[in-house]
Amino acid sequence: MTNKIVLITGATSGFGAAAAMKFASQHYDIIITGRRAERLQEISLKIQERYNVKVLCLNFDVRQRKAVEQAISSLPEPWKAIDLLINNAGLALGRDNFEEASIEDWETMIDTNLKGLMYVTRAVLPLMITRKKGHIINLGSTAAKEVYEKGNMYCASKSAVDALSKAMRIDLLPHRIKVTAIHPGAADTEFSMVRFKGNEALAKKVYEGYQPLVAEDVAEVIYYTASLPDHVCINDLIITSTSQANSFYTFKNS
Ligand code: NDP
Ligand code: 8X3
Repeated sequence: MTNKIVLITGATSGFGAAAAMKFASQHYDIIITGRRAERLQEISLKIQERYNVKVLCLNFDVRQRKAVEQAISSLPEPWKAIDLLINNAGLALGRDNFEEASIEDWETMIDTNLKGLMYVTRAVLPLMITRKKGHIINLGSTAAKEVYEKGNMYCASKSAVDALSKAMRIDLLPHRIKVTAIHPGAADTEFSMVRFKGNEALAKKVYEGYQPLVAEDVAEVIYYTASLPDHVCINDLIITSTSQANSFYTFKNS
């Protein structure tokens, strides 16, 4: 395989799906992962209709450590030369006061956003270390930078992604592996439908009265951070729509 290889977790929708299209358009071969197998097949077909690159679908839940290890260790040999890992799979569940929020939701967020990222990264890292190069991009959030009301465990899980990204950057220096944390603000994807458990009215409200980011905006920025020379690493990057300053301030029409 002569193209670079990117592995994207959570590529069945939102940032992950948009990043898969963007990297394919830039001649990367793509490993797309997620739990929804049919979506993976649809995206794979779409990529191959448009771009002359190879696509491999890996269907696993990032919370299942054994499944993650199995999926990565059974990659066909040419696919093991992963240049770029995008740890994107993640979710928020609920917006409730600390004393009322569902502990099951909290556990799911920690298991996905933090432990899932940890399992995937540890499974992929030996492949990068052997090659003495690689780039890991972790999706944090503005929620990692400012904790907001009723954001409790989502904010905590993304703060942990922020801290882990810093820690990885230090420990992986000798291996010449770049670590970039990207922290988007509000973006109109399936994120809010998931957070509000299918309540369309609540999900839509998040994006009312202003132009939020869309998945392609974030994919563009992810690609930019991956397109720089080997000796250049963007460590930490916050991206919001022009209407948003941070977790607290969004300028809305009336
Ligand atoms: P989407 O809901 O559109 O996409 C989330 C992706 O994560 C899906 O592909 C989903 O795939 C995957 N995923 C979720 N849980 C698991 C799991 N247990 N195992 C494997 N894959 C999983 O949301 P976004 O694209 O918006 O979110 C992507 C990342 O960006 C998340 O980490 C999110 O926290 C973060 N983010 C989002 C922002 C936003 O406003 N949208 C802003 C800042 C950060 P499947 O369901 O098929 O498994
Ligand atoms: C998603 C953005 O504001 O819902 O990470 O936390 S926010």
